[in-house]
Amino acid sequence: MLKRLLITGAAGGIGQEMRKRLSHMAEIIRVSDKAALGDARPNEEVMECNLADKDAVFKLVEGCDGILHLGGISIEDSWTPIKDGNIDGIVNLYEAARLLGQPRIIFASTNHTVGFYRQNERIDSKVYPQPDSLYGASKVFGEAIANVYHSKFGIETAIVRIGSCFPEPQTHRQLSLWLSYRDFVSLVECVFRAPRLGCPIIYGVSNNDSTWWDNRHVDYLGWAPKDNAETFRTQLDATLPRPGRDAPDAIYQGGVFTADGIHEE
Ligand code: NAI
Ligand code: 15L
Repeated sequence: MLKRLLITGAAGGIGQEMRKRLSHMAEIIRVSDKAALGDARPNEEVMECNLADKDAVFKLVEGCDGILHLGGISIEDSWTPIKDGNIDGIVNLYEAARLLGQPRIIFASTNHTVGFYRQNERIDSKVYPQPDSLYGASKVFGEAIANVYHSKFGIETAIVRIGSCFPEPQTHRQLSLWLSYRDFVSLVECVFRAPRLGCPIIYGVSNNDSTWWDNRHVDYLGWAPKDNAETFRTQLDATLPRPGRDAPDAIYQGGVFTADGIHEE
């Protein structure tokens, strides 16, 4: 069991769920976000923090032996918020980790680091990134920082390229990408319990029939996702038209992100 697990981005969609579901993982759960988090629950500490504020991030990381790093900009945006949350934020986090006990980290990366791969390609962790947005490119930077701090200082990170982590798949594309909250929790458990982690890239996806991703290189973690987005296909077919064959949502792994422009400041 960890002594103190830090969850950044705990006010967000995934963060709120992990806050509810991970209390067994550590003696103390430290939840953080720049947005309001409400009162501390049993075995919790609440610390509001903007990831762009280096001093605040150092206070945040102090005393933590595990970090689930969900905080940051989670969709395409203009450069300044992406730079604050996903560029400065990740450097601040790893600098704090380097100097304050070298906690094991789970970094919430995204499928948008490889968004321009086609849906008819099966890819693994070795492929060259093909980001589809400033957002996706900022997460490629985060993956690179995790690697630098592993190679130079031995800090272990699970780089999780999350597909679509919501209560249910919301589009036909997400039938391939969906990650259930339950499967994300079991991944967090495997990562923090593994005797040796290293710095692997893991595709964060449930046991979906129509997956595009190969996770065989991380079999050593013993992660066995149980949910399958296929159980939602009939319901989705009944409520949502399928995207046309020429639609980005049917061609590229990153879907509509590939067709979005630059969000000017
Ligand atoms: P979200 O947008 O709901 O939550 C992100 C949280 O980060 C927000 O509460 C926000 O206030 C906080 N945040 C943003 N900038 C910050 C800053 N500068 N300082 C401190 N906190 C800041 O996103 P969601 O869906 O919960 O995703 C969590 C993480 O997982 C994100 O890093 C996202 O990129 C990644 N991810 C999520 C996917 C999904 O399907 N939900 C898919 C792929 C990646
Ligand atoms: C992401 O990276 C986003 O954080 C999430 O909101 C979804 O858009 C997801 O990717 C997706 O591609 O479905």
